[in-house]
Amino acid sequence: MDTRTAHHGGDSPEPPRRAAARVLLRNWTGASTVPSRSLYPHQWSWDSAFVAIGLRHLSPRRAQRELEHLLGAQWGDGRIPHIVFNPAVPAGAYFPGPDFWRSSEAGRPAGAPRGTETSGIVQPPVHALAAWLVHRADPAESRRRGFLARAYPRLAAWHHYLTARRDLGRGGLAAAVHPWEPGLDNSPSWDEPLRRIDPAPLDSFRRADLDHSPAADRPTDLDYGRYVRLAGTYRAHAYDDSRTPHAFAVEDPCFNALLIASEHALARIAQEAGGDPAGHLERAHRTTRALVARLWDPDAGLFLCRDLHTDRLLADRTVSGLVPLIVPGLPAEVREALMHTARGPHFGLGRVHLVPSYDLLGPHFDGSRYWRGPSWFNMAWLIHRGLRAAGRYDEAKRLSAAFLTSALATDFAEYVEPHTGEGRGIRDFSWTAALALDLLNDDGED
Ligand code: 9WN
Repeated sequence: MDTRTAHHGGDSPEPPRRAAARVLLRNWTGASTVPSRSLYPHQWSWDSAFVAIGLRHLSPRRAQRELEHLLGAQWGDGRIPHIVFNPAVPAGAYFPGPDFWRSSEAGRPAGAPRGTETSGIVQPPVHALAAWLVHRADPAESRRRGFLARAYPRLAAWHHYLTARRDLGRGGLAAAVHPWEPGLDNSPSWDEPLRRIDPAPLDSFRRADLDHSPAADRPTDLDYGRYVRLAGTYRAHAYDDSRTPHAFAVEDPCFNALLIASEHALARIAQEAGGDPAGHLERAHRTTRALVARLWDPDAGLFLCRDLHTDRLLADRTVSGLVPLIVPGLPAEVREALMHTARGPHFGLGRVHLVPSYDLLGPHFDGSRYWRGPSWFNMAWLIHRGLRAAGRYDEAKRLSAAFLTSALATDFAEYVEPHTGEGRGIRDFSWTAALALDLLNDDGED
């Protein structure tokens, strides 16, 4: 099909900007954007950050509101929950829902809000980066509304939570305590650490995801049993990181690379909001050194996840290990090796569709199943940023063009099969549309 247009039932192709905007308008609830009307009918943390990055091109004001709604559900200990539940959505539409997490009651000691139900875990910290990009879209309007002045203390508290309470390995990185936290839910990297977890019995819960997406595109029942067990244990310990045994604890490169990129953004935000940027820059540099010291594997040529229970790197190559390309000030030889790995047989940059979530040659590769092979659009957007940061403008341009082709050809799919480019998961997925909009408006300024 024509790669610069999308079809939506009528005879005439729809211009790409309008097609992407239509998805975002349809998924806007009045206060925030759902990732998908069917599969994910609430507000998700890192989804909203990506959505805001796209929305800023349609309405900087709405992009601010997107982030403000999420920040409004922040806990007293600084965590930004991975889901903010919409009370108007019927119970059972998504599992695990508010009746599972019970944040306002079980999370009280950690400062969970009283009037809003949320989950108790977190997702990657893209928010300060998003807030900065949203501000830049219309600085005058942002200043008029005091957007950054209000967001800054909340974003700083969020980073403080991650660096103070989540440094479980005591090496200067933030740890994830549930496979949903790094956002790559069923990544093969989690297979080994998850083997230790006794799954919750299958008849103790009902999955809602299979009502909307083919089972072959989703995590397995066994995965779900373990997700439920881990979340239930966290809840039973009042979501207190110092008391919870955290049977799953890993350091993930993408999560920490985003923390670093956001810490750099926070330095700029501090400057704009009358704060002191120096501490943020210092923390960004310290975390960068820790990332390289703890997760870089020169033999594999990319960053790997560290299992804090064995204190060893997990051997699987995933796209998460390429995302540190976005980190400013990465040692030159590390950046070169990452580029080499991205273009090589494991990820096939330029030869397959976008960037596969998992090693094309890996023993667990499955081109349809969620984070075990399919290419995701947010990862392609991040790698695109990384290519630009590395000065690889031609490759960045080609990836951007491929992104737009795939997004439009698949009606903004959740993910695509890397060899065939066929859409997988659900359609009209918000971050696919939002990041398409961002690339369509790309002026190279950021
Ligand atoms: C659990 C919303 C989220 C994304 C994650 C993606 C998926 C949820 C699920 O959907 O996870 O958080 O129910 O499978 O893996 O990255 O934020 O789009």
